[in-house]
Amino acid sequence: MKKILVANRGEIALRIMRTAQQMGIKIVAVYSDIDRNAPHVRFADEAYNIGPAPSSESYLMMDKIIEVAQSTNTDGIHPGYGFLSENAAFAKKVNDAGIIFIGPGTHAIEVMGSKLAAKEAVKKYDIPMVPGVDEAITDVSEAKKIAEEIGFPILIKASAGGGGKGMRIVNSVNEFESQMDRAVSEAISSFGDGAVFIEKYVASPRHIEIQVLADQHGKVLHLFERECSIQRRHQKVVEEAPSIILNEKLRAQMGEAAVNVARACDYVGAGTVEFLLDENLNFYFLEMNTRLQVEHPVTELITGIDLVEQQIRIARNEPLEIDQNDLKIKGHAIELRVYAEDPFDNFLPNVGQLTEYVRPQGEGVRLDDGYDQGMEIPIYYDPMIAKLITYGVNRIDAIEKMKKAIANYKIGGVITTLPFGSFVMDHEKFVDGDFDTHFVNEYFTPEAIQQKESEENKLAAKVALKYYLENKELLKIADNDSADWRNARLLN
Ligand code: MV4
Repeated sequence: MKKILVANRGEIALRIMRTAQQMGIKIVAVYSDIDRNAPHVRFADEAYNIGPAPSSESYLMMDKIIEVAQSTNTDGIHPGYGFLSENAAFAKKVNDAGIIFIGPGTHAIEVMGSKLAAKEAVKKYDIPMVPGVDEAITDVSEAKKIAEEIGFPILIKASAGGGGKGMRIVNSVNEFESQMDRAVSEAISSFGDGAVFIEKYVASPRHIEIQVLADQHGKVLHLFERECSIQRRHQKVVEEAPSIILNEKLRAQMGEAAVNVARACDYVGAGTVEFLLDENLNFYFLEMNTRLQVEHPVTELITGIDLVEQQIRIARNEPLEIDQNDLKIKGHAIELRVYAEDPFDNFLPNVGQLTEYVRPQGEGVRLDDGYDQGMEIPIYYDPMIAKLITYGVNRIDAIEKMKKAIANYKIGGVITTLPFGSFVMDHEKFVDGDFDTHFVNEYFTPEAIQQKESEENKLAAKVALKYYLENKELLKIADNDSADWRNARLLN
């Protein structure tokens, strides 16, 4: 593979391009009108406009992207995450055009794109699953009977679902039918597929996912877990590796289950198997994501493995050189997603121009971003500005480094979720590792940040007063503007 096209934008496009360049591979970028000066365009060896700003007219234009790849003699297409990354039709079109899709085969994407097909595929591997049915509900009274056997509360889920869409909790049998109707209509309007099924509702789960790598020669590895429970409305905000809750035995069991899920769909490339973990440390297979995930850097930091490099090597048909026993967890990594959203106003997108943009630096700080100072954050795409990742010898060290990095990250012109990140890093329950997927709902209010900031302000005032009292003799307030402390000068 001598040349690859990156069918994406922003931080992930840059992230992929950096590794490709290190491997001596030439890079083709594609971009929408609004991204013509974006960093991923400037980084690439060649760049081609593929249409107007809306992604449906640019980054989702399969044929246009493939045309660019063909006319530039590109060998492979990396889809990144989002956009076309889990689109089986795109993967097939790419392969049919004689180009390598840097990702799994169409079969794996299709199977894992349907939760019912996924359940069916993993059946023979004895993967733990939440008690429930593994077929679409067709008969409501039959489904009610099963729900009563499982025991309420139960969850109705859309087979084609994702991001919590088409999901409905049912607390008792008398609300079953109305909730099912809502789930079906939401599934039809969101996915064009009304198939739903039921599961026992796991009330307070952690969300743990396992990174896997599979080559084209039958080797499948797992690269341990990521803890992704800190999320709001199915949007992850903080991820870390390893998880504070897993022990060696459970880690090995979940790793093995993840490898089996990958085998069940003949997986190739980098993938992620999602599990729910209940209070009693029982784990259940949820679904498999057939792409490189946003939060992949925490795994890279604790394993020392470049996942994009492995994706490319696997796509080139190279055998994985690593063995499971060579893989060891070293240190602890935490990722904070920094969004142009207002945490004081219900996380409303707050896009605009980055008038100030100063990156935090230091040992153990990695910043995966896709903007520079002066750039506009467009309204057309995901409002994530960057991923701030810290790596330490242990969890406390990683948390402390994250707090410092947040403080040294200066973003002006847009409101960001950085203060929300500080809130999480300072929260006793987060620090103790005592949390589940309800953490944000349970503990976060805008007042919680404001209160913390006002406490910090009081502390700052006290420090200033102490300094003033200690240096009274040395401080002389300038005559022309006696109220302006900035004009205070140290004499002698
Ligand atoms: C569940 C669950 C509880 N019990 N399934 C949410 C998105 C979808 N991918 C799966 N999800 C869930 N499935 C059962 N049987 C709770 C969730 C869930 C969740 C899962 C992972 C991360 C965050 C979540 C937030 C709310 C609900």
